[in-house]
Amino acid sequence: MKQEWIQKAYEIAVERYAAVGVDVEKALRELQKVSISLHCWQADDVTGFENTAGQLTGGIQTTGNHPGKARNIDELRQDILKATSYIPARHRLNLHATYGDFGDQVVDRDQIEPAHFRSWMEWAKENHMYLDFNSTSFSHPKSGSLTLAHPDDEIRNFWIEHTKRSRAIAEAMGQFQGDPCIMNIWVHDGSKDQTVNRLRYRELLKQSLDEIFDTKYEHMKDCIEAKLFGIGLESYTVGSYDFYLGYGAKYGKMVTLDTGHFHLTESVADKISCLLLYTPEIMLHVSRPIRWDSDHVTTMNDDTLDLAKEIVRSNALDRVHFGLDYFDASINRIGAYVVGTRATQKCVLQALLEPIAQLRAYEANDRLFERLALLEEAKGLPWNAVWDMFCLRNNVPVGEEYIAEIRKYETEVTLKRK
Ligand code: RNT
Ligand code: ZN
Repeated sequence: MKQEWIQKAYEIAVERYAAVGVDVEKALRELQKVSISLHCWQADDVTGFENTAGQLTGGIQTTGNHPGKARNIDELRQDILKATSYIPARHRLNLHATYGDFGDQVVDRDQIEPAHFRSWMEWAKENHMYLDFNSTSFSHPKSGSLTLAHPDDEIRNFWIEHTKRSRAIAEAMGQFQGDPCIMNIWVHDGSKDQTVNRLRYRELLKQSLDEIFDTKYEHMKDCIEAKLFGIGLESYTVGSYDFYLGYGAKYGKMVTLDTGHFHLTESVADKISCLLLYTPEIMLHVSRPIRWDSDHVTTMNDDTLDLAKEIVRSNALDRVHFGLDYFDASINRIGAYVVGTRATQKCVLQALLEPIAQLRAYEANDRLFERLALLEEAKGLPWNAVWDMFCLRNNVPVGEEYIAEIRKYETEVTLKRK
C-alpha cells in the first residue's frame, strides 16, 4: 500500500473526527495498549502435546481438515510468531494445561508442574509476550460428563488436584513475567438428558471451587467461564451463567464471557455494565457463534462492535481482558488468528472513535432523534484510515496485504507438514 495514500487518508480522517469532537491520536494511544490474549489452540485444533492419543471431548468440536496444523510445540510457536507478525501492537498467549513441554513423557493432569511450562515462560519472555493459562478438563479418560462436579470422590479429587496445580502454574507464570497471568476455569460438566440432581452437581462444583480457590496467590487472577450447553451435554450445564455470575459476585472472581455461550439473541455487550458493578474485572472469549457455539473466527460484526463499545463507554478497558476463543480447522489457521485478532482490534478502535461526548449531550437533553442520527452517521466515519495508520505505525501489513504473505507461509511451511 502506498504510504503516501495512507498518510493523506489519515490526515483527512483526523479532521473529520475532530469535527465530531473525537481525538484520533488519543484513540490510537489507547488501542496500542489493548493486548489480546491469543488462544494457542487455534493452531492445532485443540490437540495439545500430551503424549496420549485421545480425541477432543467435553462437548466442543473442531470441524474441517485444512492441511498444515501445528504438530508439536516448535511448530505451534513458529505459527504464533508468524501470526503476531501480521497483528499490530503486543499481545498475550493463552495456553491450556495440555500444551506443556512434556518432551516424550506422559504426565497425567494431576501431575503437571510449573517446570513443564518453563520453556514457554522463557520463549514468551524472549518474544515479549505475556502468558495466560487454562486448566483442561476435557479430552481425558477421567472426563466423562462430569469432572469437578463428579459425585465420585476419586474422580472429583483428581480434577481438583489438576485445577489446583494449574493455578500454581499460572502463579509461576505471573511471577516469571512480572504481569498477572489470568487463569480460566471452564469445565464441561453437564448432562445429555434430563437430570433430577441439578442442585447436587452444582453443590459439588461450588465445593470444588471453594477448595481450589482456598490458596491465595499474588501473581495470577482467576476467572470462571459459563456455558449454555455442550455437544452431547444438551440438557443441563452445571456451570451455567447464573451459577458463575453468583459465584463471581459473591467471591470476587472474574467471570469469563465467551460470546458463543449465550442464547443467540442475548446481548453479551449488555452484560458488561452489570458485571462491572459486581465483579472485579471481566475476561472475554471473543468468538463468533453461528447458530450455536460453533467457534467460528471472530469478525467485525455488530455483536463484537457492540461489545467493544460497551467496554469503552464504561471506560473499562483497564478492567476488561480480551481473549479469543475459536477453532476453525477448515481454513488456514494462521490466517484465522490474524483475521480474528485484527477484527477485534478494529472493533475496539471504532469504539474509541465514537463521538461519545456529543451522543451523551444529545441524550441528556432528550434530543433522541439527534442521538440516533449521529449513531447512524458515526458508522460511516473514516475509521479505516485510522486503522491503516495504526498498522503502518506498528510495522505490520496494511489492509489485505497479509493475505499473500500468509499464502506464502502456507506454501513454504505449513503445507509441507505431513
Ligand atoms: C468451551 C469454552 C472454552 C474452550 C477452551 C478450549 O466452550 O469456550 O473456553 O473453548 O477452553
Ligand atoms: Zn471459551
